[in-house]
Amino acid sequence: MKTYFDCDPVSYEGADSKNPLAFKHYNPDELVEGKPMKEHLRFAAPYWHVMRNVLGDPFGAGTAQMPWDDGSDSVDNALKRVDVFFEFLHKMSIEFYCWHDRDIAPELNDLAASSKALDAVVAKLKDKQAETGAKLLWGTACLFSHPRYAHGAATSPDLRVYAYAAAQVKKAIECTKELDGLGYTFWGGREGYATLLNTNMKRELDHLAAFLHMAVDHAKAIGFDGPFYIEPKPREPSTHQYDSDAAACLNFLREYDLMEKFRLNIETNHATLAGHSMEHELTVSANAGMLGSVDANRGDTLVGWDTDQFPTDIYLTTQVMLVVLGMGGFTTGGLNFDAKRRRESHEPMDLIYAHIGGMDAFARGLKIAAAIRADGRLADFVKQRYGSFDSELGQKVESGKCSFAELEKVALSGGEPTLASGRQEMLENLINEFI
Ligand code: XLS
Ligand code: NI
Ligand code: NI
Repeated sequence: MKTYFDCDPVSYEGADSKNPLAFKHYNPDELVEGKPMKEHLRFAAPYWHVMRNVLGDPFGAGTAQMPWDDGSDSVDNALKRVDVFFEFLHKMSIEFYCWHDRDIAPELNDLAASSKALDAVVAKLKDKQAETGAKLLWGTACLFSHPRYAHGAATSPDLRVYAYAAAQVKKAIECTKELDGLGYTFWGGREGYATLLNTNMKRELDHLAAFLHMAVDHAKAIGFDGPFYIEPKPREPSTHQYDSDAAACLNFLREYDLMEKFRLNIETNHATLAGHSMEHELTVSANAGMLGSVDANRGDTLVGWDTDQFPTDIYLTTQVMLVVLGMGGFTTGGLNFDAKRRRESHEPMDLIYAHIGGMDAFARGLKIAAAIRADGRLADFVKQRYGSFDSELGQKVESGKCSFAELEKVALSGGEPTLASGRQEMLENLINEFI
């Protein structure tokens, strides 16, 4: 079979290697905290960026060279892409992947025809998975590209659009199940609004919750056990998105009694668009026992946009891995590179370089995070900082058995508290010891 990535499978050569086509840090079977790196990191590649992103921007056409693609919406063309994608996964030693229904198969004239095309591609994906051992991390339905979803999908004011979206999600969950997918994602692309002048926010949120409950019921009916993920993002394309950040999503899931089936899929660039750091969003999710998976990318501090760049910042990957290790690792989730090359990096080989960079940056982040944990000084500092709550009185507060009157007595007799330093700069220096 013709190959499209002009290299051998990328392998680990160690930190001294100067080979741009080798991993310097990602050594899949190396043990970290007693577990192979590949099991900690669970890298996934997104079909949409790897196979379908032509690298256009609002000012110009796509630049990506895709010599395997004839540019048509035919099923044949879609099937051909599958081979190329699995060649890519193999050369990168990436074990998981993710898709939208409309990335893998074309949207045709009517729903039945689109679903039939999807079945044909899913059959081929199934064969390829069996042949290579690659696994589907999650599937999702694209409910934002087609013009019918201009007003939203599960929050559209038009019931016919809502029904169309439901049919699409029903089918996408079934395809995910057919491929033994580990999870299923809802990113609310156009689930939000541009102006309240024409929007009944309460009704839209009620409709969204009803939609998600129907998804839960359908998953149960067909025996799809994996979690559903909600992927928070504050804006773009909608001005106001209902799933704006982890806290908003958790509130929504609690309010509508959806906590059991759902987890969150946290994306770096979405966190920063929301005015948060990635570690904030991860920590909010993990604290609620709701961190499911990660869309691993980064934004650009100079561009206020979802630039979906490859994660190369070791500080960032360290912080991500500190939270992931802290919660005991992923179960069904993983690190999905929801990232694209810059428009100038238009050759197929740039996909290889881009993913090598992301994987090595996370391998370093993992090793550094493990070293910080083994060292223990950071955790000790934080523990001590709250040490006063380990006292008898503190334990009364934490177990809900204290009263204002009792605390008032302490305040009256104790005088003005002397405060300890937060030592932020010292701790920043400590982190840099390991980077
Ligand atoms: C877009 C989202 C999208 C989801 C899947 O910003 O990140 O790619 O991950 O629909
Ligand atoms: Ni995104
Ligand atoms: Ni994403």
